[in-house]
Amino acid sequence: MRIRSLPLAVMLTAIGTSLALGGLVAAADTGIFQARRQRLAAAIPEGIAIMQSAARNQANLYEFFVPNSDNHDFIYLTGLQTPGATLVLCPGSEEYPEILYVDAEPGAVRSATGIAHVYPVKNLMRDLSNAYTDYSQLRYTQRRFKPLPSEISRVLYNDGGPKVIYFNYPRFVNLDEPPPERLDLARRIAVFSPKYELRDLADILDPIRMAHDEYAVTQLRQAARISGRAMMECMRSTRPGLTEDQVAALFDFACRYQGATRFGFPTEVHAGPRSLDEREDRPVRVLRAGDLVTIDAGAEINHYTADIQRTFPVSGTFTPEQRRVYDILKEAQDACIRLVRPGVTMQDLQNEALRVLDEAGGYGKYFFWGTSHFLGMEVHDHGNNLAPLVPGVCITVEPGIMLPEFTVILEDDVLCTATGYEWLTEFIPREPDEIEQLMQKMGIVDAIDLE
Ligand SMILES: [Mn+2]
Repeated sequence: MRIRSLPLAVMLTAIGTSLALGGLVAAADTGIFQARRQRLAAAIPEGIAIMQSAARNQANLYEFFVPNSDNHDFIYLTGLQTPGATLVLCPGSEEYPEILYVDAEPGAVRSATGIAHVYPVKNLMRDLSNAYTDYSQLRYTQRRFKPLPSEISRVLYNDGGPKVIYFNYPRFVNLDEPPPERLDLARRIAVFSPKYELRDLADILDPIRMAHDEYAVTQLRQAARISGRAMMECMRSTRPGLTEDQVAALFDFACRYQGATRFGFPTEVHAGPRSLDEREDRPVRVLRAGDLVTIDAGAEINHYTADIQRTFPVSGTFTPEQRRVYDILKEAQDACIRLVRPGVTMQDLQNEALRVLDEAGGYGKYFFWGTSHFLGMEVHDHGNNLAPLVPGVCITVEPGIMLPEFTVILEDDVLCTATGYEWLTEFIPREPDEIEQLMQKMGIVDAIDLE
């Protein structure tokens, strides 16, 4: 998805529904989330981690609002989408390495997550309060009759040194808004004693979360497959006279028909010439023969999203000039995709796209945005944009040429592997001849009898 800014009102209407245990995972999947928690625990050098699920996000002021951003870390580690829950990781403890506080029936959550110690959320403040008593101050009786908080206290005990607590701070900061209620816990911890050292858990979690495990890769492949097939349906159905919104509706329908219930971002269809300073609220356009249309969209599967773009002619046939520019862009995208492997940086990909575009006739100056971003639970996923790619990282490759007359953009999803790359969206037609042939076929629009 491209960089854009939405008015705050639009962002806030997009807040997703959080189901009380609506997101319970199948028991067979618990091992996946357990392995993730163990990976995180192994990376925590000292202290404990407190991770809360979020009722709502802070808005991302740089770009668009993804309703689940702040919850993705919690879902990543538990498989649960449930408000008012807190996961406490206590890596130094054999008895209580994982403790989960939930606003749901603990027994059901225990069997759904495989976490042995699940308690009602009302216990959280009491347990933590007891745990914050310095371990050296605890008497034998207290250790015996309050084993859980005593054990957290023992793990936190640092012989008078700082007691380190990793906390999942909001992913985005908006100083204009009141801080999320859940931050109250961090604030309270901080004011009670200078012994507590609060650190951002994201620093530890991001490198783990961005190198996708096999489960994540499976979801990304499926999201790419469903999105790609929806894109092909849109190619079959597109014709002059449809509106941009109708094409977007077709894409969304085709995804939902295939079982995707959510999207990584709102489907965007753009017909005709475009410019960087175009208003978000411009009137919806009708597709006209001679124009190009670009679809930018991605279905979400089990909280992992695709992000794809194809540009094709409304009439079903590229003009010679459109085809010439399209081929240059395709060559630049090919070069970038072939470059993906461990050690390559985002800047390398940017340089490669600009090099090919420039060598093909100075088209680099018509490419205004970044070639690649991380892809995962977020459409623009969290990660270190300065670090070299590592196996398991998924990125988009989305160069474009924005001319006054028309715009061509292609976007594919590419997984960095140990030896190179896996091109998740390679099956979606990209050759002009292939696209033109597909557009000759019947689409579902042919059967729709609606105004
Ligand atoms: Mn994108």
